[in-house]
Amino acid sequence: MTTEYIPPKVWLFDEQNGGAFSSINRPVSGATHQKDLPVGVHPLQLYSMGTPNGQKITILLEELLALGIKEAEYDAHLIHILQGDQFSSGFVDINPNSKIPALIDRSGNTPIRVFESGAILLYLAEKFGHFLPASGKERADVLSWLFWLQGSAPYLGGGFGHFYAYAPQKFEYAINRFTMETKRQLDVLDKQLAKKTFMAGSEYSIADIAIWPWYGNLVLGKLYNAAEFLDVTSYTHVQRWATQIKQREAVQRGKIVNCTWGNVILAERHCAEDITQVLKLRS
Ligand SMILES: N[C@@H](CCC(=O)N[C@@H](CS)C(=O)NCC(=O)O)C(=O)O
Repeated sequence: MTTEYIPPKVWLFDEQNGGAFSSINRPVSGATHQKDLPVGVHPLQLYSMGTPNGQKITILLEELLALGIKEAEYDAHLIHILQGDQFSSGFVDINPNSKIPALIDRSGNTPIRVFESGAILLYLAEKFGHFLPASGKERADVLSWLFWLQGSAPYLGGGFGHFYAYAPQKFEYAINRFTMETKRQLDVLDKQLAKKTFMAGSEYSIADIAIWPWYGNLVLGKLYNAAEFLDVTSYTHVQRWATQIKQREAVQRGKIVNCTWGNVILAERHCAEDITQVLKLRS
């Protein structure tokens, strides 16, 4: 008897398909329920969760605040994606794609909404004039690595991470395919970081801030419990870079925001003290 899957003529949605995210995945977009988003007191309102895509934005905001930029003050509201908050009418209004993170900039006369983490990093870096060179080769290098991350991380998260950690069964073909791609990507990063201190050269930038939450966390053993399987210690240059970035205070602060699991929990951030208190309790 064969267990091979034979696709039907027309695919039909099966709500009980198993896997960690089966209860939230649907083949259609749009809101499932009416609910407005909360609004805090700061110019920037972030709606997010402490996954790698969420960490990118809170790390950048904490880096900007560390530079003394008060206009980067933000409220970080929790959008609990396992409880379906990304499908509320309020969230869908600011991100029709129902994925965290999403940002509303309320500093001007008309609120500006930004979705897609890469677009938010670019928006904030341009708005405040930091972590992105103004022009030329340096800017092109940062943008190239930023877009590299946006195109590559779905193979790590949706491909490798999904089949290695979350799928209802271990499918050898899928795990092999995405492990090979993940290791190829790590090798790309390792070769670049053998030549450069940071992803795009000698300056820390939004390229590092985008890549670290995925590939930095991965080689530091913080993602999918896959460090041994992927032999992450062999990527020595990625290890050096990941450790160096992890030591930045803004990274320590930003990476815990909107985090509802693990040993540091900070569901929402509305002032600097929220983070300071949690870090104090941990130390
Ligand atoms: N390309 C998007 C991806 C965002 C994304 O995949 N977010 C995940 C969490 S890391 C999410 O919100 N998932 C909820 C869902 O799929 O329903 C970005 O970079 O912002």
